[in-house]
Amino acid sequence: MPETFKNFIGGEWAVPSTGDYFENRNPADWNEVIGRFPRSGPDDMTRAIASAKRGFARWSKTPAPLRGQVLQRVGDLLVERKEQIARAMTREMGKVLAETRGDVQEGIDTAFYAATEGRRLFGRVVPSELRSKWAMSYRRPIGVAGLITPFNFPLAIPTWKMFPALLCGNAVIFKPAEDVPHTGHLLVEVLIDAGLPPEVVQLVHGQGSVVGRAMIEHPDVPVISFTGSTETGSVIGATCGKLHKRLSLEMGGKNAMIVMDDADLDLALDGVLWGAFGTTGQRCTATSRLILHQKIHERFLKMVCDRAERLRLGPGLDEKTEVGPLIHDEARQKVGDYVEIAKKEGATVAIGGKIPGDKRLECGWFYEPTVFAGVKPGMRVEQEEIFGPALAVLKVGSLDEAIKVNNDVQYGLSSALYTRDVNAAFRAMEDLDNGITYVNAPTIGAEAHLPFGGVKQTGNGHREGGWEVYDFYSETKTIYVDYSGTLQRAQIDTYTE
Ligand code: UN1
Repeated sequence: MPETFKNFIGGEWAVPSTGDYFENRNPADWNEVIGRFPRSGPDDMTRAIASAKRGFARWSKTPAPLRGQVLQRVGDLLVERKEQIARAMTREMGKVLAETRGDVQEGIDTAFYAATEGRRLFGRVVPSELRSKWAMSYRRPIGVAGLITPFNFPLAIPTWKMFPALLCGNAVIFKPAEDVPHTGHLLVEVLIDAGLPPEVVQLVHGQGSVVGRAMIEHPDVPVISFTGSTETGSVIGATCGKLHKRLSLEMGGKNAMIVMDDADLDLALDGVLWGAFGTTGQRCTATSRLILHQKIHERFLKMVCDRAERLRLGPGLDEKTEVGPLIHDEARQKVGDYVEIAKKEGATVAIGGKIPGDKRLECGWFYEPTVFAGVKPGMRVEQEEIFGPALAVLKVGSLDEAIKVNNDVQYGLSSALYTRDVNAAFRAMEDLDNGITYVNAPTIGAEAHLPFGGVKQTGNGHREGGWEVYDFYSETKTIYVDYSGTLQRAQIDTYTE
């Protein structure tokens, strides 16, 4: 009998008001049930919000350095539980152990960064234009932050949102993707064990269309952060716009790696395999387009296909596995659909393009690493996010053409350039229209202490990670103190001497 899990609402583990549960299964072996998780209803969300408001009243008055100490302990506990969480994560979402360990590490890095921010949270003091007057700004907590997170980084992405939100003094409501509720559960356990006052965090499992919606539409959740598809992000954006909520959106990508004729091809080869097929291509930052200079196109395409064909598919818990399964049936079906679309549009399926025949893999959502050759700008496989192990290869005659191809998509998250020419690298750095550009490294690999986010349809201008995310989770208040003892009128009683 699989274990039955609860929500965390009102400072305790709580059964859902609906009495309803959903099963979570291992994508590498769908016969294995990981647990039963609450399919919560709007009432559960309403209770969570009321509790979070109480949590906020207390936590927002806790000095920031003390809030930082709690996050320090969160980081310490994540270090202790790294292996346990990584294994649970692999089991419920499929990516290989090396990657789920990396995912937990990203959470650890985010916790330790947040801990130190507790002793900064800088405001500013600037000169006033009037005498005997101080002018300054400082940061205040906002309230209850509603966090909706995806399946592909089940620990790291929630921590990107949660830790800065908490450090700034907000309470949080966490709605993890339905595919990864177990990792969400383990993360909340860590927060509670680290001594976070219980009502400061709420965990509500269930469907986005039910509990996610209830949270977004509720007037007492003034801050929403969402990572997921561009379609869902637009719906959330419309609601938040109407209700004047603060919203951070992190959505799709169609990230390109450009390989020039002077590049170190062996280095680029390692980069593209990791960028395109790591996490089975299920990253917003995945390398889904490979733009090759015509002089090396044939040779490099062959190098990629030879190696990609030999990548070892299997369950992520097996240390020899290089590529795990997709998250579910629908995700695998989507890759298959794009293979048909690519053929119809006149591209060639150079390798892959099918479900592996291997008996060992027949109960998992596996799909062969797939390379589309002869792709032309504007084809759907070149424009649309597939979110799977599929790489579209294009040929160009110059760096300018490569940059144009890179930029002619609706998304703008990440890009990569392989070259030995430093001038070309700096020019590309300016002209590639993305939130992140890598030189001689693949499109994935963001570090927790730098801003993360994209331009165009990838986001709405906010950044996660690094120092910038603290602006999102805090309200700036401006203070003027006039100690002159007289009325001094700004812009009018100005001095010339
Ligand atoms: C994502 O793809 O949703 O840079 C996040 C990276 C990771 C984070 C990816 N550190 O690929």
